[in-house]
Amino acid sequence: RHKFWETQPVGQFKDLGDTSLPEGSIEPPTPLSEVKQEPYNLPNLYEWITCDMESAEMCTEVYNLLTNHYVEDDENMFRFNYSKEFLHWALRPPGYYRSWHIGVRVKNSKKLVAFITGVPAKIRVRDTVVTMAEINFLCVHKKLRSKRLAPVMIKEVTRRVHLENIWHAAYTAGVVLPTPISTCQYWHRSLNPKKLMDVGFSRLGARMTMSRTIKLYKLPDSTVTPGFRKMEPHDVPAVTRLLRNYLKQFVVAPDFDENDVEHWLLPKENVVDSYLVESPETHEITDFCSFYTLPSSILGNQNYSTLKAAYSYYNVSTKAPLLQLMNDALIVAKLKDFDVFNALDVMQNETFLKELKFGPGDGKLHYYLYNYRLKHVLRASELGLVLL
Ligand code: MYA
Ligand code: JJ1
Repeated sequence: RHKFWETQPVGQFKDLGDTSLPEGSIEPPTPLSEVKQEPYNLPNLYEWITCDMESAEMCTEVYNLLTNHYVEDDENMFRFNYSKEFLHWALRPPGYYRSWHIGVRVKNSKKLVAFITGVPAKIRVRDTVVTMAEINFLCVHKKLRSKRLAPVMIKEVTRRVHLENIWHAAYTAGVVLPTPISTCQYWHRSLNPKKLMDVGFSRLGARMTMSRTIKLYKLPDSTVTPGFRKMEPHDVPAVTRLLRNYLKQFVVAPDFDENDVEHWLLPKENVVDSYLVESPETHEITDFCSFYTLPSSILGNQNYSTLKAAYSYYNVSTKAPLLQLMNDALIVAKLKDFDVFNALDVMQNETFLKELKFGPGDGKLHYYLYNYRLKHVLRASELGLVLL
């Protein structure tokens, strides 16, 4: 069934439910001298490149490949359209390795036809903090699909991760592979219902008219939580403490330090937005919410070419109710002209999704670990990790 994945150190379907197998690494690290020193072989017409994401030209090539060939919904109506600024941010966190930004070119034309990336991250699984690679942006040009290029790309990124003495990875996918540690549901909150209907993202509900729908999704013009404001650089230590303390409760979560919080959560225009609540009395930072900007191209619509989507990222409430905090996030997203606010049912998100008028989408997201076994599939609410 899975000719490639059956050969890899990942949880296998045949072992699901076998609780005699221990939790933790599936295979031990090998001495670095035993890691293959040369790249894997590609079909003869192609060559490996390391993509210098500092270079504007390279960033543009990657952007163009993903814009035309990356993830689509099941009816091919929308395609993720990560911006260049977003890619620059997503691929250069603290301690990133240039060698983990891997492209495949046609030797003759030099055209970029495939891509895969890793970035380093410390991820806690139960009580153990594991240094991992987060693998993302695996993409093969539409004309080169089903030629078994993806397994070669995955083996090559694995080799380059091993060369840094890192032996584990985390990744998400819309497809089922051996074997998910958890499966999450996408939820969507309409901000611009008229446009969402016009482009086929949503449909008029039963016994609903357009004007009733618009009224249903109306939001106030300003946020309601006293002390709610944009995160600033001087907030990094307080936000790190708040977030670290919050993420303790989940089975799988990132182990963020101040450098990580500075990189991943300080607001970056059109990339990531973060807000917090500073107590008007004590000036303590008590609550936090964030979302990232990931538009989708609208395929074949006469009137619109992009869907502006915000994706819920990390949220923490200790004082303001999470429901109110997320309603404020919806208000700022609406003011920033997003069409839709998306969220997974991870962490405590189920406590606000229905009440804030999110509806379940037709997409699921499966979470995976490479070379790390868990005894049981996790509930989405046990996940404290959001990948981009
Ligand atoms: S998820 C986003 C993936 N990208 C897209 O969906 C974009 C549009 N699609 C494409 O570009 C292609 O369809 C891709 C497959 C490139 C996805 N993850 O070359 P093939 C297996 C893992 O003939 P193609 C993201 O970026 C498939 O089951 N494996 O197929 C995270 C089959 O294996 P098996 C996948 O369609 C990526 C084999 O590939 C995926 O031309 C995490 C077929 O290869 C997928 N999304 O190309 C990667 N899709 O026969 C793993 C298909 O066994 C990282 N396949 O079933 C693992 C950790 C590595 C680091 C370890 C460090 C220690
Ligand atoms: O966006 C998604 N689905 C939308 C559009 C569906 C279009 C037809 N297929 C959707 N819309 C309904 C919204 C509605 C709003 C009012 C309330 C009720 C709901 O369901 C889906 C997620 O649901 N997105 C995708 O399918 C994109 C791919 C998801 C897998 C991602 C893989 C990630 C890669 C890892 O890095």
